[in-house]
Amino acid sequence: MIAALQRKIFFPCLALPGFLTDNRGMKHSIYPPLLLFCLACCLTCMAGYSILSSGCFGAKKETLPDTNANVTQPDTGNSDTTPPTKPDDSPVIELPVQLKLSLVAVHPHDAQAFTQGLEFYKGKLYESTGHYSRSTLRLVEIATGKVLQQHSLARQYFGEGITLFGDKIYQLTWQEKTCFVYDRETFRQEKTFTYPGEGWGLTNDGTHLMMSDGSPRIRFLNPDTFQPVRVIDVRDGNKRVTQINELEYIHGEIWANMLGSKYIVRINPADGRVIGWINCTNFVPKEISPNDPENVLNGIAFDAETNRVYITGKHWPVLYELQLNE
Ligand SMILES: [Ca+2]
Repeated sequence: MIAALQRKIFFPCLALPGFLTDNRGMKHSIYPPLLLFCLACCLTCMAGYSILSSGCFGAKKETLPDTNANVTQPDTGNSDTTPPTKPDDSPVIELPVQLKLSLVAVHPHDAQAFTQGLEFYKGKLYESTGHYSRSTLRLVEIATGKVLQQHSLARQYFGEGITLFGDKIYQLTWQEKTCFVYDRETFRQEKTFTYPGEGWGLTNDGTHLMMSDGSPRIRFLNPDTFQPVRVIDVRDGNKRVTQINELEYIHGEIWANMLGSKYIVRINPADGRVIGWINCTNFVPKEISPNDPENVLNGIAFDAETNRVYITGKHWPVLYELQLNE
């Protein structure tokens, strides 16, 4: 029986050592078909593994954790989430953290002046005042508060920050998108620039103008074109500092008022990082209610020759002169 099967079946399993004889007496090697069979098995196994591991047929696909999912975003206080910009070639400035301000004198200040900009030049104070129909650019004698020279803006303009650059004075307007440029000596208007958004504070570092707009942003501007060259976002840690108002450039730092705050914030101009805060709570004059929402601290001027800082506020009757000792 077995011999009959061997003869009839083309490849009997027990015919070794490697050759089978068919029913016509011809010998055949068993190795080529065995190799083909093994190769077919390997290919089948590899294909099956590949299909299963790819997630088909309901197999669970391995997923990587979303590293952003559990990050709590900081409270920015502002819907604008534009990240701060820091060009690679921005200057790196080492800034002193500690400083001391001591009161030198209290000078009279025009209580009718809604102070929006303040800057010092050669013993005199330049001031910008706001409100429609009564905005001005003025030159003030510090010791007396007397207005020595004045230019009134047209009633549709609300004066804001000022800065002296070269022999020019730049003056922002609040929502009129206009910057006036005057001759420093005569206050004669020479030209205007337009810009997007609001104008709040203005200062300069001798190269660029720096402009705030009430947001955490400070724009660095080409004084010849008024076009932005870079922008910083003011941040204290992860929190953006908004309502940045009147500005002053002091020893490589930007000092800024914040609308409604009794603190001056010191800012690194390279990256917008907050260096420190100056508590001016004790400088609110007795004529002004500490909780007055409008007549607030606003106005910083700096005399680099004497290292003195002048501060005042909107409708404040006094101007404080402070000695800065680093
Ligand atoms: Ca200023």
